[in-house]
Amino acid sequence: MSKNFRRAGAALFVTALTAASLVACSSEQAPQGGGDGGGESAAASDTIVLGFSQVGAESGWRAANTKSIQDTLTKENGFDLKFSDAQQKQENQIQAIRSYIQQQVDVIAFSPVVETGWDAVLEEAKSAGIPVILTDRAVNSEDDTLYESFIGSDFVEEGKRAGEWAVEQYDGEGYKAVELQGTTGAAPMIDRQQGFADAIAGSDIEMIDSQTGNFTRTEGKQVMEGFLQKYDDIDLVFAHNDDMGLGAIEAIEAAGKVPGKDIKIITVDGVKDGMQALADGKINYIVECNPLLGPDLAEIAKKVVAGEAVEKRIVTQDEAFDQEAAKAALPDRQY
Ligand code: GYE
Repeated sequence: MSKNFRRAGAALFVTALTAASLVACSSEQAPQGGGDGGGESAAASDTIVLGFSQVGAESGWRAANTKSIQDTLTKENGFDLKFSDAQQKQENQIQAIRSYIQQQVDVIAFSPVVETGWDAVLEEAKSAGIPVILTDRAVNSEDDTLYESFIGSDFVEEGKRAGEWAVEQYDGEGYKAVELQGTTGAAPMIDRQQGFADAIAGSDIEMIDSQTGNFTRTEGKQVMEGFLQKYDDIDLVFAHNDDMGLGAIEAIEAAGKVPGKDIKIITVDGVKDGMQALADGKINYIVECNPLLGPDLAEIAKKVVAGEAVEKRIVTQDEAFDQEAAKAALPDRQY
């Protein structure tokens, strides 16, 4: 139900993550303590205590996302950020959220590692009167009053754009494709897989195998090694993120094949290492997923604390790059 809402609501509100939103946030700064005790307590009363539970440190995307959050939710910008890294484990996230409830923070924000299994802890936050904001990944909950807003990309659309490009370039050549999936049960894994499958249905591109590489370079490499041992006719890899695609490049090169030529590679994210490999001709296409969610999170948290209405779904805007576009974009890439 909430998932349906999420899909239907995808077009509700699109925001570009621009420097302007950063400036807008910082213009609402809490008063600065002038170094004396009195000033500090005035600042403290305006400060929003926000507990953030991050998925982990599995990818370049995640590193850029963490940096965006830590760089934006600063004391100068009116926040006291409590940050924890769940190392890709749901039980660690639940524990972190419970501890934020106990500490009576003003707002809880988190990027749910998987979609299901959040209702109980979200009910606890609701009973404690603490608003929750989802960033990056969605929950699949029946009750969408359990959170205020979900800020992040449309992952089905990302998978679809990747698949549509594959069809445009390679349909009619009988390509055999393999898929490196993200973390099992994670929103971007489920949605990118669906979007890609929908887009290639009706073409002659055939998905011959699909396994999780958990969004990491190491596991992406291992899974690709397995695929290369099992099949000698792979034409195309769809990796749910750059890091697994970069791991696949290592496996393909070790097997004596040329990535980007003998085996084409399409990934999602657009972090620097991925964009460099694209510019170098080792990846063929990247659908961007913007990790710079800090400014939007800051803005929504301030509104929620002020009792203002917020959009239930904020869709961040993504681009897509072929090899020429990557060469042009690389010099100005922020992450
Ligand atoms: O694509 C991947 C990361 O949830 C959108 O998580 C995020 C994904 C991203 O590990 O690199």
